[in-house]
Amino acid sequence: MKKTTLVIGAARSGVAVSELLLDRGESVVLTDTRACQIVLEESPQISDYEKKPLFETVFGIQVSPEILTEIDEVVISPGVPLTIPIVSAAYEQGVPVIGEVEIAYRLTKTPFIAITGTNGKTTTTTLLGEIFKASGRGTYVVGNIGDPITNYVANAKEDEVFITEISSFQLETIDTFRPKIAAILNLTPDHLDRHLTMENYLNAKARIFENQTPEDLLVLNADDPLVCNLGEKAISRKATFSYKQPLDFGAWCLNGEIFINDGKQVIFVCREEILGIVGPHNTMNALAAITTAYFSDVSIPVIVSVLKSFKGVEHRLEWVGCFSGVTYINDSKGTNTNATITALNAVKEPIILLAGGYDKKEDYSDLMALVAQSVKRLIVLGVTANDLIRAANQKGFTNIKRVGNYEEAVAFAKAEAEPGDTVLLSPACASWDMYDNYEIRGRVFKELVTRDQ
Ligand code: UMA
Repeated sequence: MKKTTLVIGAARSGVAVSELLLDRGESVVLTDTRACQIVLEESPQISDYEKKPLFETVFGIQVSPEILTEIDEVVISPGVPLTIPIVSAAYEQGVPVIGEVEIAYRLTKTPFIAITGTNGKTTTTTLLGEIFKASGRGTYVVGNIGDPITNYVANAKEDEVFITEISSFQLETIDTFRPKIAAILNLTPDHLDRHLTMENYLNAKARIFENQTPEDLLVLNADDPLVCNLGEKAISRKATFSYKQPLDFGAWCLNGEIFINDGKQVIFVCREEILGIVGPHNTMNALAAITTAYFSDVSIPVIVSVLKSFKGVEHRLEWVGCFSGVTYINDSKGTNTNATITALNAVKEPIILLAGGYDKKEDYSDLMALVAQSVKRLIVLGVTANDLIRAANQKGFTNIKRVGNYEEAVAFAKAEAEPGDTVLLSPACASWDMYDNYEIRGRVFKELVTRDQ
């Protein structure tokens, strides 16, 4: 009998998985708590699947655990918590629960390079993807970056590569996933509303190397003690990268010069100043990409040519424009306090900061200590607005304006800003209280900034 899979969540991941399984002639039940009309508006292709005999949908409700009698496997979308009743019932009844990354891994022979960490994943994944493309290798830049891997599994070839951004949510539901190279960029508290403790978050991140063997490579940030501690559990071969010290196996930057040691010789890569992405955090992202690419046999001239031309990604410290002497920066991808701290350290003062959003139960005190030093005016909005105000007041910072939406936030910032100021959107929070994702939030910000300029 054909396998039947229950796919939970009918957004990007769930729709891509359903299509892949249906194309393979398997049976799929796709479910989402959102109303049918909303799901279909977003993904009209689901109507075509509905013509297939092996496809059923349950929309608008939490699917009842009774359905599990006809289900062989559950595939859950990354944004859906593992605590919902249907998933608890599946675990109790021994029905396997996996995620989109695991399905993709099982159904392809194309190797995976997987990038995780709290911040810098998208920049590093994109940069690495560009380096691989420049090397002439067939490359798919996929995963948490916004494009499900399962969209490409049917056509990807064995000599191509999946350069994959992987989140802690996705790692919670792997089983056999074994990337040839995994990289952990940095680790600071994030998504604690879902993982509840830092230990759980770190355990999820550690799953990136749980199936690796000494034939696989694990690339670690030598300057981050949490990353180093976590890496000690791995049996993989290890390479490191650092902004502080020369290394035995890996890439580093010292006094503005980047080198790599391949265990036999130290090779000069380039000067830091030629990098198209700026700031120490971006040099670290570049070092992770250099280490991963070099140990995948990409030549130094190819790596350097991309390091020069790559200017960063949308929503990550993205320069929107300079209007009436005021610079506007979109860092909507700054969805945790550490990302916003990095952004504040990277942009020119005086700064007007727009922050707030979905509550991930983060502690804002370190962020507000920096805000008190480097921010001229703080504009807050979203669910966390009160928490941000409280944390700022505790650090003695009171120059705060609370607004109801982005229209008001940008209008207020424009009215307040003087020539020489930087208006920075770096919310320190996810977007999910107001928008489906940070991309929409970033585009709303850019549209409001550039309107009437
Ligand atoms: N839903 C249910 N039942 C529930 C809860 C939710 O049916 O109990 C439904 C929702 O109504 C919705 C769907 O599940 O339709 C949501 O699924 P999803 O949030 O996983 O959305 P996708 O579009 O599939 O996006 C996911 C990742 N989303 C999350 O991890 C929250 C995307 O990462 C990823 O790009 C995409 O898969 C493709 O791989 C985004 C993200 O914000 C960028 N990631 C977090 C981050 O980077 O901080 C981890």
